[in-house]
Amino acid sequence: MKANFNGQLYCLTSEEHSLGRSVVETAKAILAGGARILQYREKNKAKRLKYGECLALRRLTKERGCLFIVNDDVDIALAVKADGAHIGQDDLPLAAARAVLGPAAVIGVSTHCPEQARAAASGGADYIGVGPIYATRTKKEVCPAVGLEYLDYAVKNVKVPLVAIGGIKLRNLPEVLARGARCIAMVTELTTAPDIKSKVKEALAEIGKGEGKGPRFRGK
Ligand code: TZP
Ligand code: MG
Repeated sequence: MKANFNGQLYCLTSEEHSLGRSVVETAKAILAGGARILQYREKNKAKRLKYGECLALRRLTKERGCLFIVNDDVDIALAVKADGAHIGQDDLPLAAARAVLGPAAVIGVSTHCPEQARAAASGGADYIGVGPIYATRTKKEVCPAVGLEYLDYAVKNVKVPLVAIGGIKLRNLPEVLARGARCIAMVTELTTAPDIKSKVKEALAEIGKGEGKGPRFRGK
């Protein structure tokens, strides 16, 4: 799948915040809404279960032409032929993830400050997560919100695609877009929506309006 981070909504799963819906059900609704990027992020599940769910999501995303990224588990990403993996500062180092997944894989790295952004970009990350922009309770072990200042820094200085993340909702989306972010990640704004498909459509429409602002990125 070709990676495109311009004017995109980056959707993440979180079954524990999905109003009792399964991760597959949530993913189907996200895809029905027209999302082009989906990350499987299920923190408290056994590896065997994660593998099975990722296999199902790989099939669904492939049918829909949606990029599929696996959080944390580089081995699962490889095993299910995901498009790539997303790693944090305490996960497998970028070079090791690259060695496992190969040059064609899309590898993203979570960053919370300029030093981490520089290291990820120079280390060959295909995109970086920038955040948490706003306070969030979805990511338990995350550092406090870094605010819009770090996003400003990244928009201005980082040459790889940026994914703004953390506490982003439809109501504050215009503010993030106005700062030049072109790819926006949302977890609970989508997963807790009674109508996920409509929420995805609304978010995509809002992000589409922001096209033309901020740096454009070339995908893999
Ligand atoms: N990384 C930084 S914040 C975050 C992740 C995975 C969670 C964002 O969740 P939400 O519900 O969109 O605030
Ligand atoms: Mg991680």
